Amino acid sequence: MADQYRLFGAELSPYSVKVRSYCRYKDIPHRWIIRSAAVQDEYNKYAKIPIIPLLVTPQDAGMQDSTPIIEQLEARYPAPSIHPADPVSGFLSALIEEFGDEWGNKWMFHYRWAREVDQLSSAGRIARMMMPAADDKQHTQMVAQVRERMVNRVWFVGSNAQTAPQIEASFCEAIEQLDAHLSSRAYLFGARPSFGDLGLWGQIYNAWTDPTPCAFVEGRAPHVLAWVQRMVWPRAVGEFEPWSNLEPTLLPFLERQLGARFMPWTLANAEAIAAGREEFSVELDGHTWTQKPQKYHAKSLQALRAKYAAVTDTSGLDPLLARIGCLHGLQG
Ligand SMILES: N[C@@H](CCC(=O)N[C@@H](CS)C(=O)NCC(=O)O)C(=O)O
Repeated sequence: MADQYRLFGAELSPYSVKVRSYCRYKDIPHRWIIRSAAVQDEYNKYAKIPIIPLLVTPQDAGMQDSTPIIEQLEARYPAPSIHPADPVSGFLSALIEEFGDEWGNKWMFHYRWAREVDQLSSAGRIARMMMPAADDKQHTQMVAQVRERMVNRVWFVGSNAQTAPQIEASFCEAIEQLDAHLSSRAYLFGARPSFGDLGLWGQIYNAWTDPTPCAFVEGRAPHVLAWVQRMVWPRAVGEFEPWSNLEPTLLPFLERQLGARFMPWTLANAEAIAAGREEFSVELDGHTWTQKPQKYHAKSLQALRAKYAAVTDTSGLDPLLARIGCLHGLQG
């Protein structure tokens, strides 16, 4: 039996750095292994599907998918908990985790591949990671290959000429809302990192490594910038705050990003999958959004509904979820 976990991932993979920050916060002994051709055989032994992160346990079992990875580790390493004990904050943290993975990923992926400056920055770093010893000619070829492949995949997260301004408006508004919230606390739910921080941060951290969203964060959101850097190696500096403290500045973010955009989007996506449609359109915040359905997201909506159904005391939670426009979707 090995004495530590092995985490196969990449700095440019939001889901990988999310799990790495979790392991760092919890002091879980692990080795970060950059996925490259040099470790491909070892990766193949454990990966069931070709995605990162891949976590290999000391008992030699492979685990994939960042949300269940963290949930299983949390059961094994319960302290310090990433779940606020208060039922309102506890569920909102899980909801924000899901929002980060699903909607935050649109921000990240769109900005990464929309403009030439970001395409070149990202493709350059990915090519260098894949072939660290490549000479200039090989590197240039690899950059062109990565760039072409990824630019042609942005439609997958719903980024297109119609939705691009909506994705960017959502990102800019969210960053300003988060900046106000983080101006008087270290993390989303107070003085310790939560599940919600991890999911949201993985995407915003990655966006921050690309020139265009980096300029927005660095120019407009000093408190988000500090949080982005803090979350690379998170440490508790106190306790979770009561919901009443968090509400004034977290509510606008929940209403505008989760209620006005993410929830109607995820419901329309799930409905389109159930109906076997090739494409769907939905009104989000007064704008028409059209894309091909994303299959994985229907599963994560089911998982989110199961988490909501498991909350025993919903007396404080339900009025709030109704207010932010998320209750009907969670009740299914
Ligand atoms: N739901 C998965 C998503 C993982 C994922 O999409 N990983 C991306 C990188 S961020 C990936 O490996 N994509 C396949 C590829 O790049 O070949 C999770 O939370 O771990």
